[in-house]
Amino acid sequence: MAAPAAARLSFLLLGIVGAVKDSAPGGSCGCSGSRGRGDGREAAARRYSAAANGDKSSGRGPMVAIPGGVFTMGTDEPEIQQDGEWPARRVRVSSFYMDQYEVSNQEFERFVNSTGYLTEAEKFGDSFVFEGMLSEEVKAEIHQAVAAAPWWLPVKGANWRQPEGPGSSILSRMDHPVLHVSWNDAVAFCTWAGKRLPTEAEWEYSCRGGLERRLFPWGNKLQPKGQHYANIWQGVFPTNNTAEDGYKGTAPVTAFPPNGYGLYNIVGNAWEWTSDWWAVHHSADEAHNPKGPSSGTDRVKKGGSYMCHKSYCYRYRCAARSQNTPDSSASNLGFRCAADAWPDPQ
Ligand SMILES: *[C@@H]1O[C@H](CO)[C@@H](O)[C@H](O)[C@H]1NC(C)=O
Ligand SMILES: *[C@@H]1O[C@H](CO)[C@@H](O)[C@H](O)[C@H]1NC(C)=O
Ligand SMILES: [Ca+2]
Ligand SMILES: [Ca+2]
Repeated sequence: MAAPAAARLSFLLLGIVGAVKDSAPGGSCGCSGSRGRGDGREAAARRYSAAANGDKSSGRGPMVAIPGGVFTMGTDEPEIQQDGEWPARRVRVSSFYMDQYEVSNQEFERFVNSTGYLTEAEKFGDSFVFEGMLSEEVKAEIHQAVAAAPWWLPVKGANWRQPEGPGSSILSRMDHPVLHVSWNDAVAFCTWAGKRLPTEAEWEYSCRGGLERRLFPWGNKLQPKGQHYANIWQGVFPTNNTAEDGYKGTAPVTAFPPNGYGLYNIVGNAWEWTSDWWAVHHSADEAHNPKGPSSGTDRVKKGGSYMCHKSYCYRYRCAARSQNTPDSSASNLGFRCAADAWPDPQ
C-alpha cells in the first residue's frame, strides 16, 4: 500500500492493457488492473457495519421486494462471446430485496460522515477518469495513458468527492450515482447499511424485471416509440457525445423509467458491482442461488454505463458482463445493494 505512486501506477497500467487486450474486440467499458492484493477487507467491512457503529438511521435507500423464481440467465446468442455471456441456463433465485436505485453520492456521504470511511481511490491518491469529462487543466498534467483505451486517464486526486479530479465537485450531483468506489468500498457501504452486494444471478434476475430472454430490462427494442430508457452514449464514441438522452455524464439515480420490478437505471448510468468472482465458463445445468466461483482475481460488474455505445461496448444488456479487480475504481463504476431480509426498521 505504501508503494511509490509511480510504481503503483505503472503496475496499474500494465493490468489495464492486459485487460483491454483480453476483452477485444468488445472493447473496454472500464479499466482494470490490480493495485496490490487487499488484506483484512472483511475485517474492515465488519468495522463499518451498521451494528458496529450503532447507526440505524441512514444509508438505506428504498428497496424493492424481488419475488423468488426461475429465469434464464445468460444467452445462447452472445453479443460478446469472450465475456462468457453464454450459455443460457435455468437459474432459481430465492426471494430477496434489491435497492431501487444505484447508491447516490448523498447516501455515500452519509456513510462517510458517520464512519470516517476512506475509499481506496482516496488512499491510493488516484483513479481513472474518462478523458471526455476532464478539463484542459487536468489533462495537461497527465502524461500517461492506456495504449489500448486512450480515453482512460489516471487522474491524481480523482475520487468520489472529486469525480473529475481536483477542482471538480459532486455538489450539483448529490442524487447521481457515487463513482470511483472499488468493490471493497461497495462491500463496506452495503455492510454498514445492513445489506450486501447482489450476486450476479440476483442482479441479472432483477435486471430482467420478470421478462424472459429479452435484451434489455424493458424488452428487445432499445428505444420503444423513440423514447430513451437508459443513460448510455449517443453519437460516435469516444469523440462525439450528443447526449440525446439528456445526459453526457451520469444522470440522477431516479432518471428514466423503471423496469418491471420498479428498479431504476439497472442498465446504463453507472456500472454496478456484484459479489461474484469473475469466470467466463458456466455450466448449462440448472442452478439454485449460484454465487459464482469460490475464488478469482476480478469481480463481476453488470449493466454498462453512460459511456457504453453499441459500437464498442454493447454491454447495457441484462446478459452482458464485465470485470475489474476488487480495488479498481473509475468514473463510470458504482453499485447498488441487496438484502436477504428487509434491513432493520429505521
Ligand atoms: C455530511 O457532513 C457534512 C459536514 O457536517 C454536512 O454538511 C453534510 O450535509 C453531511 N451529509 C449528509 C448526507 O448527511
Ligand atoms: C456530432 O454528431 C452530431 C449528430 O450526428 C452532428 O450533428 C455533429 O456535427 C457532430 N459533432 C462533431 C463535433 O463532430
Ligand atoms: Ca447519455
Ligand atoms: Ca446502472
